[in-house]
Amino acid sequence: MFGFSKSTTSDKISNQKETPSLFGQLKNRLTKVRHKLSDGLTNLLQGHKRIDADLLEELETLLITADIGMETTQHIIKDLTNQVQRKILKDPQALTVALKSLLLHILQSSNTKTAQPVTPNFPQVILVVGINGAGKTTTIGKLAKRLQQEGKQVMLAAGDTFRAAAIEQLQVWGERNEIPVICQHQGADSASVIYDALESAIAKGQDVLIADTAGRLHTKSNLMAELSKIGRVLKKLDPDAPHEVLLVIDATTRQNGLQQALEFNTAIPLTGVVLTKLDGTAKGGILFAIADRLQVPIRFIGVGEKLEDLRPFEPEIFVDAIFDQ
Ligand SMILES: Nc1nc2c(ncn2[C@@H]2O[C@H](COP(=O)(O)OP(=O)(O)OP(=O)(O)O)[C@@H](O)[C@H]2O)c(=O)[nH]1
Ligand SMILES: [Mg+2]
Repeated sequence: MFGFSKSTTSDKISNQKETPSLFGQLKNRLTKVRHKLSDGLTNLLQGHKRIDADLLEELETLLITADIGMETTQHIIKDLTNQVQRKILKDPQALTVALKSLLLHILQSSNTKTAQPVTPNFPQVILVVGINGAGKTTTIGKLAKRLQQEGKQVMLAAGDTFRAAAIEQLQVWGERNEIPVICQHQGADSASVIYDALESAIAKGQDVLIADTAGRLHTKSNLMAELSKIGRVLKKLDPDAPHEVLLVIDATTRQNGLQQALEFNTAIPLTGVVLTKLDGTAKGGILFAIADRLQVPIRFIGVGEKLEDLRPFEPEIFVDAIFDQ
C-alpha cells in the first residue's frame, strides 16, 4: 500500500519519469510523427547551405502540414526569423536545435499541475469529455487502473447515458477490475448520475472519481450546454469540482482537434488534454497547436490500445523521441 495521504499536495495523477526502454518504445510508436517533423526537417536542411527566406518559407509549410496550425507556426517562424536577424542562428544545422527548443518551450509553458481537492477527505473529480469515438472510455479504464495500481481508491461515474452499451461497457470493466461504477438507466440525466456518483464517492471516502460523458460534437450547442450543467451541479457538492476536466482528442482528427478544444473549453474550462491514437496516422503537430493556443497541458498521450499505452506526457521525452535519429 502506498503512503498516500489526502492532505499531501502530491499529484494524484502522477507524472513519473518514464524509463529509457519506454523512450525507445515511444520512439517506435511515434513513427508517423517522426517521419513528418524530424525526417521532413532533415530533408529540408539538406537542400540549403544557409538560412534564407526560402528555407524559412519551406519550414513554415512543413510545420503547417504537420498539423501545428497557422498561428502557432507563425509564432515559431517569427521567433526563428528574429534569431537569424540577430545572428544568434547562423547555419541550417543549428535550426533543428532552435526549433526543438521552441517546440519544447510551447509544451513546457502550458504544463501546470493537476488541482487537488481543497476540502479534506473529498475526492479528486476528473471529468472526461470529447467527441464521439475519441477514446474517452478507454482512457478512463487505463487511467483508473493506473491510479488503482498507485494505491488509490477509484470510483467511476457512467455519465454517458446516451448509449446503452456505454453504461454496460463501464460496468463490465469495473467488475473485472474491482472498481465501483455508479450508473443509472440509459437516457437518465448525465449531470444527475455524476452528482450521485460524487455524493457516493464523498460518503465512501474515495480518493478519485472519474466521470465518463457521452461523445458529442463540439458544434452542437445544446450538447455542449449539458457539460456546463455538469460543472455547475458538481459545484453544489464541492465548489472546487471538477478538479480536472480532461478533453480526449483523437490525434488523427488533425486541425479539427484545435477547433474541438476551443469549443469544449468555452463550455467547460479544460485543465488538461489527452491525445489518443498518436500511434496511428497522426502527424502529432496538433499537440503543439493545442498547448500553444489554449495554454492547457497535455496530461497523457495514447500510443496504442493496451493499458500501458496511456503514457503520462513528458514534454522533453516527447520532443526527444520525435527528433532522435
Ligand atoms: N490505436 C489506438 N486506439 C485507441 C487509442 N485510444 C483509444 N483507442 C480506440 O479507439 C476506439 C474508441 O474508443 P472509446 O474509448 O470507446 O471512445 P469514446 O470516446 O469513449 O467513444 P464514445 O463513447 O462512442 O464517444 C476503441 O476501439 C479504442 O480501442 C490509442 O491511443 N491508440
Ligand atoms: Mg465512451
